[in-house]
Amino acid sequence: MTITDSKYTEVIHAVEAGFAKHPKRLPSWLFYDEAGDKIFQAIMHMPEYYLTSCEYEILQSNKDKLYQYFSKHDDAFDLIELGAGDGLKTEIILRHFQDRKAAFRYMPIDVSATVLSSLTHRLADILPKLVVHPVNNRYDEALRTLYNDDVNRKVFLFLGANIGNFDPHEAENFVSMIASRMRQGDQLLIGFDLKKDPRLIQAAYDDPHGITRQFNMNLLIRLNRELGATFIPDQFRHYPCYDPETGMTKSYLVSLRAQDVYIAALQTSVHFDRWEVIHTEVSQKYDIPMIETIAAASELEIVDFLYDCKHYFCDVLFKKKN
Ligand code: AVI
Repeated sequence: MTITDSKYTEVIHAVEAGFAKHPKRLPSWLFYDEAGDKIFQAIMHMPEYYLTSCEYEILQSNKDKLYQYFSKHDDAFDLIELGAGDGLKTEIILRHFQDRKAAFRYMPIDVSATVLSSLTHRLADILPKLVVHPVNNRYDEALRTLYNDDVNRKVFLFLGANIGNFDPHEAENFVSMIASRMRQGDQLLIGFDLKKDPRLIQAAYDDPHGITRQFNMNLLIRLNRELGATFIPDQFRHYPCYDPETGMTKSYLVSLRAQDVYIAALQTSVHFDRWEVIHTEVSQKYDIPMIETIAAASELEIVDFLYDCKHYFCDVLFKKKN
């Protein structure tokens, strides 16, 4: 497998900057190479990772409500998905909207051309009449250009608790960035994982099958392959930790001994003390006041809260304030 020069440069910069921090920190987008994408698929199928089935249930039981919200008086709209992934959950509403003859086009946005192309091919197979306009770009760039050429109303989807991979302050900035582009009549649906029994959350990130461990460790394997690093994964421990006070789950790789790891692409060694951590991910859990704070900061109005039957997860519909 090869990576593009720009991706390679981005990885080098991220690693150089991240290892200069205290504590050491790597951005979670580094998880998602080809192997990481596959491991994440396996995570989504684990019974402990309740998030996927909860959001699936929400979309399934609210698909007609969402059709009513999105299609308004049957006028045309663009359904724009930020970080579409495999599109499995979205398929529920795409199929339903098509059955209801909604006038819309589906615009998945993703930085990964591979992800977009497999999604587009799959949709062409299963929903051949669906109009799909993939946008291969970063979210901010894509959002800037989306409004250039046409007048269709926009409905944005940011599902799968992806917002949880920002800390609350970054989440506010991200939603504000989308809101600043939105026009009157545009809508935004965001999937939030909610605070709940701390042990359930802990188990979702520390599963007994070791799949999440593999996901975290894959980051080191990626750096070995792409940057010529010499990490020995077994000399690090996967350690996720949920704090019920802040709602933040932080995932770490903890060095099991004092060690120096050579990174060829940086032409340097990085030292790890015994028990020193690399912070690799934030998975923020929300309560309703936290969601209301995001809405207020971005000058969006909350239209509806859609829950699964256990109230573990919530898809929140926002609109631009009148
Ligand atoms: C993609 N993201 C919402 C997942 C999460 O729950 O933070 C990634 C993940 N990390 C460990 N398990 C799943």
